[in-house]
Amino acid sequence: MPLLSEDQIKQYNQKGYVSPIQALTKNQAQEVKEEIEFIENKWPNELKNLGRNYPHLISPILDNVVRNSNILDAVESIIGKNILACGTTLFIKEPDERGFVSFHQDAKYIGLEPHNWVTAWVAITDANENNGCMKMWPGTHKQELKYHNEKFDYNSGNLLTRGQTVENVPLEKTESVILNEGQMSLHHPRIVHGSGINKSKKRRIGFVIQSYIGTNVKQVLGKMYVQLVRGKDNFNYHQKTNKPIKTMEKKAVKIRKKAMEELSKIFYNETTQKGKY
Ligand SMILES: O=C(O)CCC(=O)C(=O)O
Repeated sequence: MPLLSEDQIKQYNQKGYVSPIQALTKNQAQEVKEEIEFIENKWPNELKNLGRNYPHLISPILDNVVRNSNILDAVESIIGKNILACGTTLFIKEPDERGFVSFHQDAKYIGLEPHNWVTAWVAITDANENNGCMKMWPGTHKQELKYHNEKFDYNSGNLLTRGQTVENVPLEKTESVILNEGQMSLHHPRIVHGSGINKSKKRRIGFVIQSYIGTNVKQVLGKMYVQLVRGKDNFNYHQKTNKPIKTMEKKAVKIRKKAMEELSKIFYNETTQKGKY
């Protein structure tokens, strides 16, 4: 039984995002945070830079989040019952790093076609205006893809691969996605969104499943490693990986490395410049 109510589906269709949705319990969110910190402490470079991608391939705890039935019920309401997870990213903002995300549309560079996909942003810590929660520009998912100014401005703290920016977003029209730990938002591939810096004294952690795709969705720019998380895949467009057995198991680490290399080719398709993510 799909979990989103009629009102929530209406909100998604009208605005291009829906939130808040209860995804994890506080304890589960805490467990994820501890797992991230465990990996960071034991393998300090593992989750840095390009390593912020595909962490669920090396952690059974993060893999479980990707397969969480609350999340999948909500996702099913939007993209249907045959669902692949094709990637995850840790969007962590440290209090002292001035990290931000310029306004952008996910569909611009990721190569997933058609747009039968949705991104789940799961709050592992609270996310609010003070610590740099996402801001959505409602209704822009109904428009075409916009021009993005590629700034490659990593020194400014931009957490995006190319510093890609939709300029002149009317901030007064944007809406803040305020989430408690364990809650999530779902957003459309074409909605314009971004986020500001973390002004608090604690880290802000988003575990982002980007994205859940229908099995009918192709990757037109490269290759992605996916997991069938619900239903059947009659299309078989993508390479599948197994569930990790334990954190940082050797074979899984190797597969993740390959997956990250392929993802990097997609992110930097048709550009000679390369950033750190
Ligand atoms: O975590 C953020 O602040 C932005 C993440 C984002 O742009 C996304 O999930 O598409």
